[in-house]
Amino acid sequence: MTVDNFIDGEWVVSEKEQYAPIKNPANGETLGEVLLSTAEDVDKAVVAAKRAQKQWALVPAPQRAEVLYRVGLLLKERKEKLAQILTMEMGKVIEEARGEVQEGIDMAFYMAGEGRRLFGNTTPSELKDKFAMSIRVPVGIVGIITPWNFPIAIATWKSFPAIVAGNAVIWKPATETPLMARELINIFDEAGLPKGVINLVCGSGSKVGTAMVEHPDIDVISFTGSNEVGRTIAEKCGKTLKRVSLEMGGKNAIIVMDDADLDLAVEGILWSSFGTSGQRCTACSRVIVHEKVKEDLEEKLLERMRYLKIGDGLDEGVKIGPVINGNALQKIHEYVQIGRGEGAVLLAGGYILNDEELGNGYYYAPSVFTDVEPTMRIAQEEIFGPVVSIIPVKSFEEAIEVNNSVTFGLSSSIFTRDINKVFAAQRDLDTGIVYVNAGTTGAEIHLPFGGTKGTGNGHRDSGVAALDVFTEWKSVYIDFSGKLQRAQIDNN
Ligand code: UN1
Repeated sequence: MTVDNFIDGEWVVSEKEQYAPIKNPANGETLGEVLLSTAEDVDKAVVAAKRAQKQWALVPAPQRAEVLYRVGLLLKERKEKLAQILTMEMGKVIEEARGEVQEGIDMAFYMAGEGRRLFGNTTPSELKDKFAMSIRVPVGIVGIITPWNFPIAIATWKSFPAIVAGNAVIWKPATETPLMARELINIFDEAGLPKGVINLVCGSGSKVGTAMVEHPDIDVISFTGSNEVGRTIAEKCGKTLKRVSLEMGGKNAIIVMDDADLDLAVEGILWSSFGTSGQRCTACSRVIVHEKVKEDLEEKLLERMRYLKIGDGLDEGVKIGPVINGNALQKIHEYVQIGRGEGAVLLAGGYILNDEELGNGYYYAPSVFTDVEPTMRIAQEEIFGPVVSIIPVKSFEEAIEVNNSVTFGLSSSIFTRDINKVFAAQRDLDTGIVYVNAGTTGAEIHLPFGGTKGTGNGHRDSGVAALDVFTEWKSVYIDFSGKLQRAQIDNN
């Protein structure tokens, strides 16, 4: 299977024609190859997008939305096939892959509905016989740069609102997961999206991503990925005043109070820390536990971890799949060494799994550190793997303080039965997403997704907030008095 560029409604190969292999992280097998596009390809995509956008913006929004509705139906029809490809390409277990495709389906129907809303405001004018309103208009050409960990969901969070709002899109997926991009592009095409409204360029962030970010005719960049890359993008966009929306990960914590249902909390920790092998921006990598229940919690957690089946995510019943590649595996392992060096106590895991049964896949044992100090690197830096640090605290106030002591601010959670703590926590936890009696993962597509501090730059993906990234506000004043009325002057 080969993934080429999709420009102006056609699959086209680049003039340079360099390809990279696409690997299955569960066994190292090659699934296909992906074209490494060039800056010239980005130029071509922009030319097509500009031409298409002019027409697309004139199509009534409810009609634009109908395309998304058909995209939703096609995603639904192909859900199982897409989930299988997703698991093979990215490694997440099949039940999570189905869940991710479902996020895309939900997003399609949600944003299709937005085609009949795209609400603006009417506002009373200061003057007689004058009408005032503010309306959303498309920004123009949108560049979206998406990560490998949610190759379809995140692409839908960004492309669907951009498209329904009347923009054209240039999309660069992660080089690890171009097969999902190919599927989604074909679905757009089959659903009747006019040519040029979405264009695909593949390849490295440093080459293709940079060409997009620096392109004078791309009006907005929406990026999800690492903090380091996000900051570089923000700097470049700052120079040309390009709008940029960034979502750059987290160091999310679950707080377990002494009055919590511990069995429930353990389920939350398992799912949020080890689901997707810890490779979610929303993954839990810190458990902040009241010292009174620390030992009980640890005991229950270790007991439950014994039943986590690790292996190829295509096998039903497997709960933990591989991590994305060898580099990720090494980085996770290095963090475990760092944790040990910092004096944290390893309760479980801490090693690369490479027994015969797992073949050449990239598997890391689910790992738990305890007696972790909030200032240790393993408690501060994003590891993006199945490693969780238990941090004991003496009070609710200390728990909140520790939660808020990191540079990220995506998601947080608290397990407690105390209604007063529930309300205080949702107010005081400084993240963009807060859960009560649930883990840190599982955000729903019709609510804003994003975070505070180093997680982003104030924008949000999904939910109605996503429209703020892809639209401009236009204020319109219509004077029907028949005379020149002047505002900001005393007319009386
Ligand atoms: C991500 O890891 O970047 O909330 C996205 C969740 C999923 C999306 C995660 N719905 O865990």
